[in-house]
Amino acid sequence: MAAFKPAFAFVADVHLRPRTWVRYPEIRGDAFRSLQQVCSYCRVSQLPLVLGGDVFDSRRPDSESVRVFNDAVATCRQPVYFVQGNHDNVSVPWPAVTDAATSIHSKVITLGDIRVYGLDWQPRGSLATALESIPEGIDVVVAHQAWEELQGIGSVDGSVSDVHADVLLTGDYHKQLELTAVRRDTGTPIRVLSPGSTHLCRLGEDPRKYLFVVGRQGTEVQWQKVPLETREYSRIRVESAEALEQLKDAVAAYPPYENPDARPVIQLRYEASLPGVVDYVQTVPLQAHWLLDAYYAAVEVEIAVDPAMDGFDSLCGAVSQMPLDARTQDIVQRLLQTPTGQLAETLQDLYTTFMAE
Ligand SMILES: [Mn+2]
Repeated sequence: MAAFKPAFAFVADVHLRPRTWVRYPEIRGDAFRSLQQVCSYCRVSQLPLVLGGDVFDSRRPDSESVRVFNDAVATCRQPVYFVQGNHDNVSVPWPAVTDAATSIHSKVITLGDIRVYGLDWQPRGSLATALESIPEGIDVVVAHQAWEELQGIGSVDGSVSDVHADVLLTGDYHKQLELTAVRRDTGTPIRVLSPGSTHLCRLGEDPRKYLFVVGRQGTEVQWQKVPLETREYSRIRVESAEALEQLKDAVAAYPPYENPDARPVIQLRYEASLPGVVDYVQTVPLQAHWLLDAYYAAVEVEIAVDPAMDGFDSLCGAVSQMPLDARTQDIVQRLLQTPTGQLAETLQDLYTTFMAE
């Protein structure tokens, strides 16, 4: 087999901000540490870095994040390129504000012998036109969109099949994923790499994070996965009062984590009606960061339909006539349209969205 020739490092969704969790302000620096690792890797391996959007968490990032970005990129001593994501998309991009990094939006660059074309995040209505303007002969497109082939359901921006290249490297989907689709223009395969985010950004994300080295193997563009060291993470499920007591015993026997920067995250998934969990976590002796993650084991929904209402032919139709605010209406409709066996998943989804907002 031909040897793998690295051309550049790639990550996406760095989401630079001092604190990831609004509810847990004591968890600090996770986004920074991941970017710093990526930049040291690039320095040691002498590889340019390509960032696939959402470098900053916000269109108006805080000064500390901008400072950390500039310092980290300077340690690379390698060129750094980027596209913007939906979170950090502005007309004068932040990563380039001090010339620390170079935008590759609508540009072709050659790294190794790989021709790379960049595309900033596009609103759904503009994506098709932007994809049509990808020049001929591009090996790799770097973008940041919600793609139909990756997400399957929910609101998506477009289809991977419309990308005119052999490989698509995409941010946005915080999950690490690789798949192959078929190009609509040529009928040939297009391979997609979603590197995932570089640190745990949401409950439910896979805590294992990576950077990717993209290069050439023979004639093919290939990549290799390099694990990032992220905050230690574990998930504990507490379903009963007995399980809570066992957890307390286990924790009492464990030495405390002193260094706040190194404290692990423990996601405590518990039945929402179980008493004492929140109180316990507030007084727990173990100096870990506890993320509370309630779930609902059983749900009963009662909806009263006024027989005087007319003009509906289904329960959803009836509910749509009820004077509910838009948000409640949306939640009730989603629950009504969920098959009985999948209610727990929909609830978890609603909860995750609620927490993220
Ligand atoms: Mn993102």
